[in-house]
Amino acid sequence: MTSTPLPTTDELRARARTSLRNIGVDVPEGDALHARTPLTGEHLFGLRAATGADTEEAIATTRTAFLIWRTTPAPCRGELVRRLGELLRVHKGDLADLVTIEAGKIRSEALGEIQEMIDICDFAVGLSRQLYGRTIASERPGHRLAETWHPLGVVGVISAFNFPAAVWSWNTAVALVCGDTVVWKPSEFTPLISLACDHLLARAAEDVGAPRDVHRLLLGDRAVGGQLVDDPRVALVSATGSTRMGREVGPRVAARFGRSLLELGGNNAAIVAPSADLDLAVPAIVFAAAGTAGQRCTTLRRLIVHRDIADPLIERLTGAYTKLPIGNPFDDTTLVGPLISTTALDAMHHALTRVQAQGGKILAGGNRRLAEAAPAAAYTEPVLVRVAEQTDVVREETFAPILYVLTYDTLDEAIALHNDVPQGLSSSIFTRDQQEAEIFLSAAGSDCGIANVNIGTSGAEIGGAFGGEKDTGGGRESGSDAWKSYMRSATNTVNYSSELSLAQGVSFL
Ligand code: UN1
Repeated sequence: MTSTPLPTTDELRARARTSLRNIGVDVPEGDALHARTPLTGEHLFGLRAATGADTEEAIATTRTAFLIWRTTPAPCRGELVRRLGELLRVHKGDLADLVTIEAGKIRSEALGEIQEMIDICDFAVGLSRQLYGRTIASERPGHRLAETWHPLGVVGVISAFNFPAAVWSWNTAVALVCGDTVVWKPSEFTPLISLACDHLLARAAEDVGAPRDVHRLLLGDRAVGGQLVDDPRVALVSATGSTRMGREVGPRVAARFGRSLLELGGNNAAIVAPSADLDLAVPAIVFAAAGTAGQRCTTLRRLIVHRDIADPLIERLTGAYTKLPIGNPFDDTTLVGPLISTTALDAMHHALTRVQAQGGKILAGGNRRLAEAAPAAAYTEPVLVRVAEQTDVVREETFAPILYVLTYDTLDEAIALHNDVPQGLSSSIFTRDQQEAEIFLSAAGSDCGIANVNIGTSGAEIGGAFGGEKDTGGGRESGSDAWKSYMRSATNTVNYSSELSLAQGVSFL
């Protein structure tokens, strides 16, 4: 199905201008960078890009601001994030519009992304009155042993197009309450939503009297990111994107003994056991695989189905895939918007050609849509592909709505298949058998950073830590104790006796 006609580029440009105006953003027009929309694939505005000197200045000023911010009491730092959360609530609709215009998300997912930002702000405000260290039992009389958490420094945030605002907020809301300052290099695909986020944070800072330079936005290309990666004043580089990008960033930051927090590719799978409730599993699978047009890190890319239920499940999925409304993401009935670019569509077609050469059979979908109405855009039917084994293309992450379907006979075999990919972000099992569910969640089960039961791989709540293992990079962002990555700990030994006693029973003098 195809939804209502696409808006024109002129209409989208006008809508973007209205949203930006409502939020209060002055667009820094120029010709170095292009804001564009995947809805038509066309150019919206020319923008000014950050130079090397701008980047240098941003690092220097956020470093200076850090020296003030680190001694501001954490609950006062929380006030800044509380105000940001209020402003996000006020401008939720306009921000969601920008996410749709620049990232192509359907309305409900764009609103969901802004909600995710509001949620992390609430979380971070609570955190600002916690940031707990521990007291540890000392082996020496009259001594206190304790752990204290201190701010780390400037955090460089490098983010991707697919969660252009939420991933920034996970990092920034937490970093700010931790006493850090932030320099942000967003995706080149999403400058407008980035300008809006930066503007609202600047307004929040002004409203609560926080230093303006706790945050700087740098619109630019990979050279800007490279400068953040190599500068020793950037204490932590938090980078979200491809494994290829992470392979470059991680070693470069490590070479200067900086810290990195990497959230890279996923190749997420769900096991569907014979006892699974298919009425629950089918919509969960379709959302996880086709939602956001397959462009989440957490998108479901492999389905590992017990042989006994493969036929009925495939039949139901095929039925659901052929009915997916594809097209204008501003239309409330649309479920699948465009891919970010025709390059992404080419990569999808390349993967499909390869998998078919390796024996894969397309079960549903895969055709391009709206090519006549919008030749520069990349609308596609999500695709379901039956594969007999995990060939190299199945083991790679293609950032597009391709779901590979495999079958299994025993749970051990399913878990082995599940873990036999380089990536380790998100995973799930659909089963009503508690033993199977617990095995999947155990140390011998899923090797991912996220493991779910009877819910898909995508759409995590902010309260948990987010991230994964292996080629996913090992970082943890968002909730739980991910804040510890944004701080440094100090172990304190305090002798409140009048005696010198040495640990481990050492005697000296
Ligand atoms: C991402 O795709 O980089 O769990 C982030 C999810 C979202 C975040 C995804 N809450 O799908």
